[in-house]
Amino acid sequence: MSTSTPTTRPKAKAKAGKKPSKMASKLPHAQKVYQRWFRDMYLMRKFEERCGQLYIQQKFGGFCHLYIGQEAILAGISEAIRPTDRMVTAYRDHAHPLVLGTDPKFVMAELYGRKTGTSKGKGGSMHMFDKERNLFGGHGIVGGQIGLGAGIAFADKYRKEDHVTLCFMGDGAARQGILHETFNMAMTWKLPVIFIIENNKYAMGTSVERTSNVTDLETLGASYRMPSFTVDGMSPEAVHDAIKEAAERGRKGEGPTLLDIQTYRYKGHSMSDPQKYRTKEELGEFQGKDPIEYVRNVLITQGWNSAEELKAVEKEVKAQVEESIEFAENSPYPDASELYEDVYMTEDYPFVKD
Ligand SMILES: Cc1ncc(C[n+]2csc(CCOP(=O)(O)OP(=O)(O)O)c2C)c(N)n1
Ligand SMILES: [Mg+2]
Repeated sequence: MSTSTPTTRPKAKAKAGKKPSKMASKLPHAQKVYQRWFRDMYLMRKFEERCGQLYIQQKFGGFCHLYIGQEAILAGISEAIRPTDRMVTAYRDHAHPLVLGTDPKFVMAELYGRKTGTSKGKGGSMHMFDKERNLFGGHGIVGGQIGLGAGIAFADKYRKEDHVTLCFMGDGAARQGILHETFNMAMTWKLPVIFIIENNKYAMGTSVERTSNVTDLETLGASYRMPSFTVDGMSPEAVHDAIKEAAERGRKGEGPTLLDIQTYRYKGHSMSDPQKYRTKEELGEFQGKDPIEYVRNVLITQGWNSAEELKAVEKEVKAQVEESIEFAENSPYPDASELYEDVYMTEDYPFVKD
């Protein structure tokens, strides 16, 4: 049942001696797609690099789990779904709103615990939400969002709306019992949900190999006959294809898909991680497949952008990130009187229907 999405990358090289042109491209996506991927991944990377620095400078507190290294997953997803589709994820969640188009200043303000943040400053790093863009969080309980993902998909099916829910989890979360109950119900009811394991090989300091006799996470779908695939998470193209297919399956009423997306986090689990559980060589192996550098190379070798043009994009993105910091630092903290608001249902609570 399970087949794997090809992990090889399309050749990005222009023919020697020939001036590269759009027509000569054999790449699976158009110029504007690669350009979007470059900008989006660079934004995720720079935003997070600055988060790491600001955290060390104690500009904000709480937890801080960086997504650096995993960017090709969200880039690949961005062009494969509709704006009305839903996302729910765990605590490594700063990049998800960025790729959905949430202004980075609101994400930064949330990290700073300011009133202008995505969760009014009351959620922090692990609780990014964006109602307008259908981002349902940002959750700190490992695996808790697996059931929520199926629940969101159930609501859509019940209302006969053709949205698909992308339910992200880590390789560690995939070992939680809730996964099995959820998979069973999601397959029985053919819910339009894509279960995405962002398999970065470690749950804090515990490797996939240490958590089970079965290390091939794709097989977790087998008992439920859920279509399940392993995907190269360093390749935005491979992710795009896998998500597109899974979303079509969901929209056609054929139910859920499990994707074990192979990725790597370049930084520690959170900001306090001595990383003794892995080698520099292993890290180097994945950094050598860096998706930002891959897409940069595509754009340049296709003649779609010069190195200077891409530097200009980087400059724009860096300025945007700096603006987000300025915005966060100049925003007020929530008032103490707001402490008990937004805990239970409020009058304008958007998710309750008669
Ligand atoms: C129910 C529960 N158990 C334990 C924890 C502590 N904890 C926080 S993150 C984490 C590791 C999860 O790893 P993984 O799912 O692979 O996600 P990653 O951090 O790699 O993105 C653990 C055990 C928690 N937050 N919730
Ligand atoms: Mg993990």
